[in-house]
Amino acid sequence: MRFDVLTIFPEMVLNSAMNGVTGRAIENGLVQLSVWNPREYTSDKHKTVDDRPYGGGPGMLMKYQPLKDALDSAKCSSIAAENVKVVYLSPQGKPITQQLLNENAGLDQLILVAGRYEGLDERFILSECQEEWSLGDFVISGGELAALVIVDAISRLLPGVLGDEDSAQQDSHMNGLLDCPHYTRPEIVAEKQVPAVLLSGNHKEIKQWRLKQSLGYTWLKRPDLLLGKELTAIEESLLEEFKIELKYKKV
Ligand code: 9WO
Repeated sequence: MRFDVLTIFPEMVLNSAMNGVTGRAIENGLVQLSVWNPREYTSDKHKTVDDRPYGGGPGMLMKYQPLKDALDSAKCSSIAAENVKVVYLSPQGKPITQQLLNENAGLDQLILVAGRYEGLDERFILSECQEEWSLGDFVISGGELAALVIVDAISRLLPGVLGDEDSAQQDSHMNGLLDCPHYTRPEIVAEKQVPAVLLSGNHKEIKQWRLKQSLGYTWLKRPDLLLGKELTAIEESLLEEFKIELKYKKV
């Protein structure tokens, strides 16, 4: 899969993406990442990418033309790509969920528009962007960090990017539940023992314990996630066990 990011801070995107899982995916050719700087598509002496808002008010907006020309270059650079989507990243967008990311992991090319200043000329959003996505109800200084989040989250869904060991299927949220707790050596830390079942070597029991903890932690920390989810009879009874064990722990 190929990602293209429109940004006036291309190094910010490239430098971050070159690390860790995404960096390896790019090195291995499983993911392609290109950046397109609107500033390189200006023709005035000052390379102007921003201008004042009509109607007045504080701040500046990104001009249509440098964005449009950068976008056209991104599109032209991959003539073979059929399944292409252009997404603007802003707090006005659709909230990003694991499901939204899963649904878009099959694209040939995802073009992410990272705005700066107070936003873009609305006509670029309307005529060039198919969708608008948001990380959540807060404002950051530009879309680059959001673009990096999306490149990372989608890359780890692509075949071959994660090893079998840390398959995305094991990730928190992949099954609509939170991750279970994890422990590593030593066996006692701050007077707390590792749960005995994890030392038992009984893989069936460990699996069931982890599911119970996932259900319990989701119920404790994010009860909203359970409202939209059908639990199986086994899951229901594991969650009841968790609640009983929690009460027992409290007294
Ligand atoms: C800045 C600003 C300053 C004064 C008054 C109102 C204002 N609004 C903004 C603003 O929303 N700036 C945005 C900065 C313009 C588009 C790019 N920027 C951005 C993207 N901020 N936050 C995001 C973002 C993207 C995805 N998910 C969460 C936040």
